[in-house]
Amino acid sequence: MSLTQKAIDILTKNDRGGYTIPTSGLYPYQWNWDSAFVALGIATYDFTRAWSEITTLIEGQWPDGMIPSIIFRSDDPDYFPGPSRWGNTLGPIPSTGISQPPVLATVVRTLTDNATAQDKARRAEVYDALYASHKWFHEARTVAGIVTTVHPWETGRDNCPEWNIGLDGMTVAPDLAPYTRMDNKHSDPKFRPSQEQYDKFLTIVQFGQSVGWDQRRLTDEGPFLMADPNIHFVLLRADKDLRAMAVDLGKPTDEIDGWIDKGEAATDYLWNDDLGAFTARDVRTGQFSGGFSNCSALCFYADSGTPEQRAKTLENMERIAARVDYMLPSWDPDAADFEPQRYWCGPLWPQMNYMTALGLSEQGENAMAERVRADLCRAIEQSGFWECFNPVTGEGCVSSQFSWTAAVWLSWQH
Ligand code: 9WN
Repeated sequence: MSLTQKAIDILTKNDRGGYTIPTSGLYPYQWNWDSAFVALGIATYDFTRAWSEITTLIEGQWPDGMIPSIIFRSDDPDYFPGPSRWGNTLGPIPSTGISQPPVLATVVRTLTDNATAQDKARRAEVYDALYASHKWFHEARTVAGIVTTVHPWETGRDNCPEWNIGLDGMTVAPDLAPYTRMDNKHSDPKFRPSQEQYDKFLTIVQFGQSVGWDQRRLTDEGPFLMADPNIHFVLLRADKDLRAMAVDLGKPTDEIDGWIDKGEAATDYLWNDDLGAFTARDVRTGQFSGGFSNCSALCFYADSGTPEQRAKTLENMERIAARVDYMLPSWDPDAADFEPQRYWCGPLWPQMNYMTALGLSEQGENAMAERVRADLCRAIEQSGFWECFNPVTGEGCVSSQFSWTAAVWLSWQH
């Protein structure tokens, strides 16, 4: 069977009726940015079904505009933390109380730019929801002009060592309610976040509950507050795509223009001059993380940063490309805490390679774009559709039969 057919079979098997789960067992619900990437893959063979991936995600949007990271349409005892642990969240469907990198507007623009006139018209149906979700990031999560994050899960890069400086600055709640992890029952614990990290992740959840999921309070008073190049660059790119759709639909663009100006100015805040790279930063202390990650090069995707910053970013990528066989590792192979098999501490991630390669090729950096694209394809050909891959050996890590891996593969075959 061809890999393309296998990819379609995975997406069909993970379909739960209008939305797709990332993989069965470990992730039994609808995840925010997973669904956006999945829509790109499904659109290669069924536009109508791809569109429902987007509308079902928007069904979970909160009245304040936030699109949550996970929508719980059931209560699966096999997953933790499920709806009861998140408590009384404020959306129309039980959900988490945090968001995820806002790739959705970019995906909607990509899908509809290439669609028939009838399908293109569908962007009008979702425009207001997309707008509200961006406004939420700019209002509820912004501190002094910088978009922030309150939880490593919100960044989509759970245990990346970038978060250690923020996590080291917080303590586990003394009254943290006891719990049993389920993730380690579905995958090898050596690939997953540590117990201490999980305790802190749940401490933040407990704080969110204690303030009734008031998002402004969670940002201002919560135990963790960092700026993430992933959320920053994804949002900046998505603001630009939202603006293009606003123009197309005859909507006002003034407020979006303000967001874009603010975003361009904030890019510099994430520039770690010692490393010559965009890295995460603790917003309360100003401290930078110390390594090049797989979102450091998203400056190309957002078409942001100075020529000097971009040149140094590419130099770092050349350095890393000489250290691993499969670009782009999620953490710097020259950093002490690089672990090629542990989740966001080293493995390459398909959706990150997709965005990085797209940005590089849009900005004319074709050789590096091709390396990032071809390395993921080689890893898939060698090992299958895994959640992430060891960048040294190309072996699959954590979960197989993974939806966004299948989706990225399909989107690249067209
Ligand atoms: C927590 C679903 C999600 C991805 C994230 C990835 C992982 C969850 C977890 O899986 O996060 O949201 O339990 O580890 O880090 O990017 O969206 O695929």
